Amino acid sequence: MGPVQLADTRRDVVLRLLEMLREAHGRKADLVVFPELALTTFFPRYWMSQEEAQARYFETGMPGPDTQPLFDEACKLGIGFYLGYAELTPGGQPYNASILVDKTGGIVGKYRKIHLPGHDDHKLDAPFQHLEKKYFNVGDKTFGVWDTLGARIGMCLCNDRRWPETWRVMALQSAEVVVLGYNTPSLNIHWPEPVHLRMHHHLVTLQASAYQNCVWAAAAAKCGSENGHHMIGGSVIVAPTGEIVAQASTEGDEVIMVNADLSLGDTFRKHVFDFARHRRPEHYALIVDR
Ligand code: CDT
Repeated sequence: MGPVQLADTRRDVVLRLLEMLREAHGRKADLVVFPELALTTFFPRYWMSQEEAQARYFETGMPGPDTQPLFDEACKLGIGFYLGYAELTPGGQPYNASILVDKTGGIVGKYRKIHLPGHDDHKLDAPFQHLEKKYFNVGDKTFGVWDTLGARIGMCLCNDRRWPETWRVMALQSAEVVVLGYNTPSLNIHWPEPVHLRMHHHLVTLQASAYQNCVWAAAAAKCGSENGHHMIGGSVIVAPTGEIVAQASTEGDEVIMVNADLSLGDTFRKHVFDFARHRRPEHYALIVDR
């Protein structure tokens, strides 16, 4: 998905999502993966009060008036989708969330981002902020896996993809597909990281994690320049072999598609990564103790 500018309305964005949903349906897709915080600009780059952030960028209902057309169209076409958005619960708790919607337009799964990167203080010398720790609570549930659309599908969001534990928790629930959206700034505000490393770490993480956990992975960027702030593209679909089988070639709205053979992961699940036979959790205690 290309960038969302500050001046863009939710309605503008949903029209773009609808167009991609229809294109995917035309290509016989069962599931579409949209990015993290897909409905708005990546607002954690801006310092503002909680009240202002929540009033401008959070959804108090899902579907809401602006997002209802997406659910209606999914139901009409018979196609599922994953969508990332900023969630404000009825009790006033803010989360960086995603949902999994089935072919009837019903929400079957909800995830709230666990690994929140960045900081919660105002970094006056930085060219932009990364205030996920200020605007969001840490997710209150583990990484879930849902039986829907003919597959076992797990969800996570952006920075979660960099952590091996994210993938393993879903693989231990027999996930076959892991879907995620991301907004990854091209610049690192903490050190002069070469831009190519941003893409390298994104791809190497997805490829290794898909292979080590015997899953298909589909990762959708929101990318390009949002009001002068550039984010990497590189949306990919990765097979359980660790191979990239489809990759976006632009930084605009673009649909990539793969007809995924879910049995491809079985070979790995039965042999090198037969968890029941080969894992040694008695030696992994440090991972959960610290
Ligand atoms: N959205 C998100 O999680 N982005 C992070 C940026 C890390 S730099 C603070 C990512 O891991 O891509």
